[in-house]
Parts: sequence; C-alpha cells; structure tokens
Amino acid sequence: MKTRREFIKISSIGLGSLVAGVGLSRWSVGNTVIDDLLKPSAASLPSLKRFPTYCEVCFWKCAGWAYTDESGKVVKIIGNEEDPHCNGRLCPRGTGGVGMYNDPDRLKTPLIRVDGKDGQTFREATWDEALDLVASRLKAIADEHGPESIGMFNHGSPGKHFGHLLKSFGSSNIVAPSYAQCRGPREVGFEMTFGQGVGSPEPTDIRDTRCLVLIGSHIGENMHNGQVQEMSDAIDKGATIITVDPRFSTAASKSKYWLPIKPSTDIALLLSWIHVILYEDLFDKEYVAKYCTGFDQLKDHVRNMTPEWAYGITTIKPDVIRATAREMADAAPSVIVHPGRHVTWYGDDTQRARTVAILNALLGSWGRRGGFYFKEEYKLPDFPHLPYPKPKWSWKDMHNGRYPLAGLALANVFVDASIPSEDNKHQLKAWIVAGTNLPLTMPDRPQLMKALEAIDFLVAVDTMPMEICSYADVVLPECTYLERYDEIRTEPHREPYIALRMPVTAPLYDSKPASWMTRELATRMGLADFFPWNDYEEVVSWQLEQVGTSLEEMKVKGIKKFERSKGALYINESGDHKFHTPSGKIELYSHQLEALGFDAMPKYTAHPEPSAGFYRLIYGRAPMHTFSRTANNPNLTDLMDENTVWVNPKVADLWNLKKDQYVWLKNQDGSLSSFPVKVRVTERIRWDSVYMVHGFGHSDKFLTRAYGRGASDSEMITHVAVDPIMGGTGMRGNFVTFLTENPHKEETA
Ligand SMILES: Nc1nc2c(c(=O)[nH]1)N[C@H]1C(S)=C(S)[C@@H](COP(=O)(O)OP(=O)(O)OC[C@H]3O[C@@H](n4cnc5c(=O)[nH]c(N)nc54)[C@H](O)[C@@H]3O)O[C@H]1N2
Ligand SMILES: Nc1nc2c(c(=O)[nH]1)N[C@H]1C(S)=C(S)[C@@H](COP(=O)(O)OP(=O)(O)OC[C@H]3O[C@@H](n4cnc5c(=O)[nH]c(N)nc54)[C@H](O)[C@@H]3O)O[C@H]1N2
Ligand code: SF4
Ligand SMILES: [Mo]
Repeated sequence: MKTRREFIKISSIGLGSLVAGVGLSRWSVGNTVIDDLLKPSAASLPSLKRFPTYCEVCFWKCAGWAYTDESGKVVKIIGNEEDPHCNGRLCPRGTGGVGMYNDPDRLKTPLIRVDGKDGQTFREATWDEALDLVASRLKAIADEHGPESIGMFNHGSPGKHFGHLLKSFGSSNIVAPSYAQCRGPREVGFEMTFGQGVGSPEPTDIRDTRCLVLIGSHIGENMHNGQVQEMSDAIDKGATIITVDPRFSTAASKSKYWLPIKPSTDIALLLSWIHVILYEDLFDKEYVAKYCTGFDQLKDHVRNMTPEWAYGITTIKPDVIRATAREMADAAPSVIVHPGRHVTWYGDDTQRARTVAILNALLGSWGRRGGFYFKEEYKLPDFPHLPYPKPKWSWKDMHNGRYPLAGLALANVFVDASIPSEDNKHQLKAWIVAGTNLPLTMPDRPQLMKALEAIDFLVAVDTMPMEICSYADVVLPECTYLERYDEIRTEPHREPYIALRMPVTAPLYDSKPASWMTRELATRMGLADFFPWNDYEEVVSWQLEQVGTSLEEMKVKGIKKFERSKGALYINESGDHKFHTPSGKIELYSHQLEALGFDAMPKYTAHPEPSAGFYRLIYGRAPMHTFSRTANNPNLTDLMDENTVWVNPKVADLWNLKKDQYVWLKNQDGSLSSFPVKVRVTERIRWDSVYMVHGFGHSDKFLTRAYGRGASDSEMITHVAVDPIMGGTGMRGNFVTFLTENPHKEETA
C-alpha cells in the first residue's frame, strides 16, 4: 500500500552550466589535498562591489566579503581579515559557497503535495497559497492537540526565525541534530567536571599550545577554519601532535605519534594515561590541590589501569602509552587533550568526554595559556516583542524520566515521540524542518520513516531539493545566505565580536528568507504582535544601534570587536577562582552523576565487535564537503564528487577487492546501500574497520550531481547506542560487509 508520505519527486528542476572550481594548495597527503586556508586571499577586486557576510556552509561561521559583478551576480567570496574565526582565509567550502547560490538545482518556488492521477506529487504554488496552507494546518493541529504538539528540527540560521515563530505560538519543542547527534555528550562531560561546557567555537588555545592530543578529532579533514590554521601554526612552532585514530588521518600525518587504536576502546587508553600521570607523579600538583576535588578517589580508581592493562584492550603498546603521557606532562599546562566535536560514538560518550576533561584537569590545562581559554560572547539585546506564552509541556516531558542530564532537546526523542504508543503521553503531530536533512542526518532510518508516516503535517524549509523535502506536505524554498539578512553573529572567542550578514544580491527564483516567511506566517496565525517590524533589516539595524554601531558602519567593516568585560582569558592564579560546579571545584569525582545512578568516575566497558566477515563502519569528514549539504554544490563536486570506502589491503586481498572497484554494502541488520561505492585500498585504515566520508549517496534525482554518487553511511547506521546520561546517539556500533553483485538488480529488472 502506498503511504501518504511515499517518496515523491519534485518537478520543475532545470539544468544549468557548471561553475569553475576553487583552487587548493599545500597540506596534502596522498590523494587528499586539503588546504587553501594558508593562501592569502585576493587583496582587491576593483570592478566588483563587496558586501559583508558570514558563511553558512558550516557552523564555524567565518566572516567574509562576497563580491558581485556589474549584473549583481555573486562571483567570489573571500575571508574578512579582521575575523578571528578565519583570519581572512576561507576554507575550500567557504570559497565554494558561491556554488550554493549558483546551483541550478535549487528549490525555486513553494511546493504543495497533491494527489495526482499516478499517486501523490508536488505542484508549484504561490507564496500566498503555501503560507495560507501552512498557517491553517498549524492552527488546526494546535486547536486539536495544543501548539506544543508542533515540533521543529533545525540547524543553522533559518532555525532562529522559525524558533521565534514557534515560541510565539506556544511551543518550545525545538531541536537541532547538532546536540544528540554531535556534541551533546562533550558538553555534559565537561560540565560535570569543570561546571562549563565547551561550546562552539571550541576555546582551545591551539596557537600557543606545546602539545595537542587528538582523540578521533580529525582536524584538517574536519575543516573548522580557525582550528586548522592554529594547528598549522603550532606545528610550525614545534608543538607535538599526538593523534589517536584507527585511521591514518591528515592530522596523523602531521603527528609525532599516531596511535592506531582499536575503535571503541578510547576510554581504556585515557584511563591508562591518567594512571601514568598520577603514578609517575606527573600531574600539576599546585593546580590540582587548589582547584580539584576527588583526587584520592580517582587515584585509587585507576590503580590497576596500567598501560599493560590498556594494551590488551586498545592494541596500543605500553611504552607508547607511557611516552605519550610524558610528552603531555612535559608540555603542561600548555597542552590540549582536544574534547572533539562529533562525539556520539559508542553510547558511553559522556563518560569518555569526562575522561578527557579529567585528564586535562590533571595537566592543569583548563584556563591556562596553550590549553583552554575563557571565551567571551557579545550579548545583543533582542528587538522588543510580546513575551512568549508559557507552553503546557516541553521537550523534557517527552523523555519520560530518561536522559536526566540532557542540556538541550534530543532529535532522536522527537522522532520517537512522533510515533503513537502507550507510553507516549506527549506526542508530536507536526514538524517544521528548517535547514536539516533528516534522512541523512538521523541514525536508525526505519524509525525515522515510522515517524514521518505518523505525523499529520510536515513543512520543510530548505534551499535545495534534499531528501527531507520528499516527505513534506509543503516545501518552502529559502534563498541562500548570500541573499538575505540573518541574525547578527555573536559567537564567543578570545574577544567578543559581532559579524553582519546582509543580502549580497536579490534572491534568485521565487525563494525568500526565513525571516520573511515567519513574519508572513505570524500575520496569518494571529501572532503579528510578536513581529513588530517591517523587515529583518530593521531588526538588525536596531540591534546595532543599541550597541553603539550602525548598519552603515557594519556594511563597511563586516565585523566589530568589543573589549572583554568578564575577566581574564586565563585563570587569575592569585585570585580565588570558582568553578560552576556544586563544589566550586573541578570535580574528578562527580557526586552529581553518582546521585543519578551513574558512575562517579569513568570506567571502560567493552562494546560489541564485528562478527566474521563484517567490519566496523567508521565515518568522518572530507575537507571539501559539509555533511550532505554540499554534495550537489557545483564548485565542490568539481573537487570531490563521490565518497569511497577505505579498505585495508589485507581485507581487500581476502575479498579479492581491487582499487576503484564498485561494491555495495550490507550491515549487520541486513540494511543495503542504495548505491555502489568505490573501494580505496589503503594501509591508512585498520583491518577491523572501514571508513567513509559522510554526506554522499543521495537518493533524490533532482540533485543532478549528487544523485547516486557514493554510498550513504546513514543507511548503514541502524543500530544506535543511546547514552543513558544525556540521550546522545552512539552511531559507530554498526558493521558492514561487501557485496560485489548489485543486490537491487531484481527490483530494477
Ligand atoms: N551518518 C551520519 N550522521 C550524522 C553525522 C555523520 O557524520 N554521519 N554527523 C552528525 C553531525 S556532527 C551533525 S552536526 C549533523 C548535521 O546535520 P545537518 O545540519 O542536517 O546536515 P546537512 O546534511 O548538511 O543538512 C543541512 C540541510 O540544510 C539545508 N540548508 C543549507 N543551507 C540552508 C539555508 O540557508 N536555509 C535553509 N532553510 N536550509 C539550508 C541543506 O540543503 C540540507 O538539506 O549530522 C549528524 N548526523
Ligand atoms: N570539512 C568539514 N569539516 C567539518 C564538518 C564537515 O561536514 N566538513 N563538520 C563539522 C562538524 S559539525 C563536526 S561535529 C566535526 C566532526 O569532526 P571531529 O569531531 O573532528 O571528528 P569525528 O567525526 O568525531 O571523528 C572522525 C574521526 O574519528 C575516527 N574514529 C572513528 N572511530 C574511532 C574510535 O573509536 N576512536 C578514535 N580515537 N577515533 C575514531 C575516524 O577515523 C575519523 O578520523 O567536523 C566539523 N568540520
Ligand atoms: S570553516 Fe569553511 S565552511 Fe566553515 S564557516 Fe569557515 S569558510 Fe565556511
Ligand atoms: Mo556536528
């Protein structure tokens, strides 16, 4: 039987010419060319007009200048020299942001799902039709089930606007996959230890570090701009890099030590490092005495967690464990054991993050030069509007007592809470999805499909005909970040900065900014008083005036720096520094975790291993792509147009796999990859694992460059290990095997 939200195709997509790619240089390993960050940007482009923006290709949000030619077409984007996120140099993706604007496959007009003679289809609609329909459906659902039954999934700028609309309507059920599918466990692990999360950008003082320890953080492929630049500078200044990764990453190639750990055993390595630091008396005694609690319990806890013990688990030799621990201690306190960013790996991720935090504490790196600095954010006043109504229930009520330390809403719980069941007392009935491509972003696709079928209404707000649009009742085409105002960037740094994004050119096609859509919807939903402005320029301009600048000044400068007002960058050693934990100290032993029934100090537990013929699927980033959002970008597909599956030569031999041969993947639950993926035979991956870059294997035919190119790691992630502490979705407990024959042949025959 066909379901209401069967996979339907979006019509009216035209084809255009490809746009030239961007150049790359330096930092190249084998085939992986990764860096034009180190190239100075073009100094001046006289015949062109320039406008300030900040990048939306990833969430590092580098500030830059976008240039238009005489006809108003966007031709180039470069970094803003004054911006500490990028120091005037964008990464290849940021430069390729022009391709988001130029992509001929962009969504061009609102679309409404209708019954056609051959099943359901989309028809093009006017904005009035689409917005009237969305407003009336949301109102009807709220009348029947309460506004709280409407949930929003978001990532990036559109979420700010739709979040304001939803809160005005009476729902605070707003979620981003960048928490439970990304950095949530790290925030909780650090908060339980230092009383403070890590946040974005990470306040890692890499530029002044003497030793940087990367546990799976693949900086260099993870192209977060400022970090890559600072790491490159630190290497030039002689810093020691230690990389723990089952794969020989780009960072590993820059490292003094590469520890090719058996995946899923990092906590054992971390605990044995702690053992060495404590039992060889290498910790920062003054710092620990002054700022930490629980030292004796910790020392006792790790007594038997020797390098020899860890060797049996991690496959890392004891002498290497000792040597690397001593390197860290030698460099301390100018040492960073990097907290990572995408840390939802094995379901005990909060405890792994805590182990990282504890190790940093013993080395005295938190609040120290070359370790972690205290960042500061500039607080802008909100444009005055009516206070939000108080929702009757919120996302926490969906947890039914689970995940007590979830600091933000969990996208996986939103999915579960949309599927009717007896325990489900707080059900979501409608979704707004703004700027997140859930089919490729969420693990456990079968569960997502159940939710998509169960909900009554879905509106997707996107710039591209991505997979999520195929499940929508209404698709609202947003213009790209180069064609709109958005909220002023206030992300924290060593000093507080603000950055302006303004329209560089008029929106192409019939696309509109989310700020416009939400105001129009508010008017139709009786919420106009929450949007007391004519357009978003007025909001931005008002905010800038409140803080002593103006739209005119910011159009010329792009960014503005303010003085720090919340104390020094590092701990004031002569003062009485208090941490925001219950004890006011760094908690090596956590009474908070203990009171909730969790381990007060981290323990190693073994995780499931691949059965014969299967290999652990691990995944990561490529320097020229961001998740699934850039897979169709004409500038970036020029640089990389499909992913490969990395296979160790031993495994390739066993399976008789040849370089560049296409294979299909099947996981432990029988889930098949829709498309074949090219084999890359390489010593750079352990024999027990295979590796893929996330974001490929698109199944939407209207993504003309991305369709069917490579395989999707998401399709293989059907097993999820949920972190009981905060609900993060561990995704690396999935195992795949190879199929050399097309398993879909019969279906297509
Ligand atoms: N299998 C697997 N799953 C993962 C990950 C993984 O590595 N593997 N990584 C996880 C992590 S770390 C994260 S942070 C999340 C990221 O998850 P997402 O943010 O969902 O990632 P994308 O796939 O890039 O989806 C972004 C969507 O926003 C749209 N978009 C881009 N710009 C705009 C805009 O200006 N306006 C609007 N309205 N839409 C826009 C894009 O077209 C795309 O549909 O995924 C998580 N999920
Ligand atoms: N170019 C680019 N850069 C990006 C992004 C992007 O899409 N494109 N996305 C950004 C976002 S939102 C995030 S969250 C970050 C993610 O980037 P990071 O936080 O740096 O990395 P992860 O995705 O956690 O980990 C990927 C690495 O972990 C290794 N690994 C796999 N299993 C294990 C294990 O068990 N132990 C250890 N030690 N290592 C393991 C993999 O081989 C791989 O090298 O990247 C950011 N930067
Ligand atoms: S790191 Fe690259 S993609 Fe991310 S915001 Fe900066 S320039 Fe854009
Ligand atoms: Mo992320």
